[in-house]
Amino acid sequence: MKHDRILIIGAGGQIGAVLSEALREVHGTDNVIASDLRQLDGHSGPTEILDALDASALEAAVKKWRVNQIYHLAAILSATGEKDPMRAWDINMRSLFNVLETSRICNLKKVYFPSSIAVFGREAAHRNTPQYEVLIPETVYGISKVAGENWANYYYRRYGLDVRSMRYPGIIGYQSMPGGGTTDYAVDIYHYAVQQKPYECFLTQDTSLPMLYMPDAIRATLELMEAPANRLSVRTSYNLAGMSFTPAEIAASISKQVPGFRITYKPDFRQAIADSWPASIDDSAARNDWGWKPEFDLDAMTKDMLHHLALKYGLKEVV
Ligand code: NAD
Ligand code: AKB
Repeated sequence: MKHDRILIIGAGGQIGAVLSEALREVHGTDNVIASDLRQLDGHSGPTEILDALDASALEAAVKKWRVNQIYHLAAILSATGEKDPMRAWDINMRSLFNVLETSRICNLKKVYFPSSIAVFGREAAHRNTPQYEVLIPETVYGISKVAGENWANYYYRRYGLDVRSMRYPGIIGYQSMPGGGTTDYAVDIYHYAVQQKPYECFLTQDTSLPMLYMPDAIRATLELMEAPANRLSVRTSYNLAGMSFTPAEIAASISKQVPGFRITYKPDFRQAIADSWPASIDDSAARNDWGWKPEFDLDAMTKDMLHHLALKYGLKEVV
């Protein structure tokens, strides 16, 4: 039986570090090649230094490893992107074009490209934001994701390239640190809490955002990529939801496990980004088409995060 051979681009990031090992469990350690700009340590399988802006290096890596699928995770996220919009646009778009073109030329079987809730802006319905909604994002990151979704759809319709995508909410996990997004506070806060430190939040206490726990995000990704192609009605990017909460609500959830946990609020430039994003997402297309269903709610996530972070910091269990 011919196995799939997968190249992950941006495997050193928050999601890539976890997704690499999950894909290795499914496809075999040696069949998943984890790549990033820098040398990756601690991986159980093959790794490669690869700049996704270098099209010929990308094609060479695909041929060298006899790859038939690419998971393209490399991107500049929302908050970092606003510090240098032209650089964010260049990296996000040029890397995607290289991935799509290489995949077309090399006749790859499937491509994965994550989008984001950042595709939505203030004109979109704020609650239960529908799958097909007006897309007027206010960050360069969001603009690049809207454009990316449409290019994914174009390569599918024009060339038959099986590109699949979902709009992740803010992803929260204990295994890796976030890479410059507006939802990063929801990871940072647990690191402070477990060390019994007070946390200063860069969003206001009542800013509700869609979020998803890492195990659910990884499972969603694997499920979408394994779904039969004829079940997929969305070829731009699927809305995906897990839970929605505010900084005050996550702090309250933490306080149940860490009595006396303290949070203060000092909104910065990321507040305007968060204000332009939905508070909750309608993911019924993902549920209907490929059976998506999240498992973790806020309290279950808090318990699991604190448990794992306590082990990570070598602390006595907090829960
Ligand atoms: P991250 O910032 O943690 O990691 C991105 C990785 O890409 C980094 O390791 C970086 O070194 C690498 N990279 C950057 N430029 C590169 C290049 N030119 N060539 C090769 N590698 C390069 O990002 P993440 O949080 O893991 O996100 C992964 C993907 O998921 C991104 O496309 C992001 O937009 C999307 N996403 C993430 C979230 C989230 O909450 N983490 C939410 C929505 C969407
Ligand atoms: C960010 O905050 O930029 C990301 C995202 C939701 O895309 N976490």
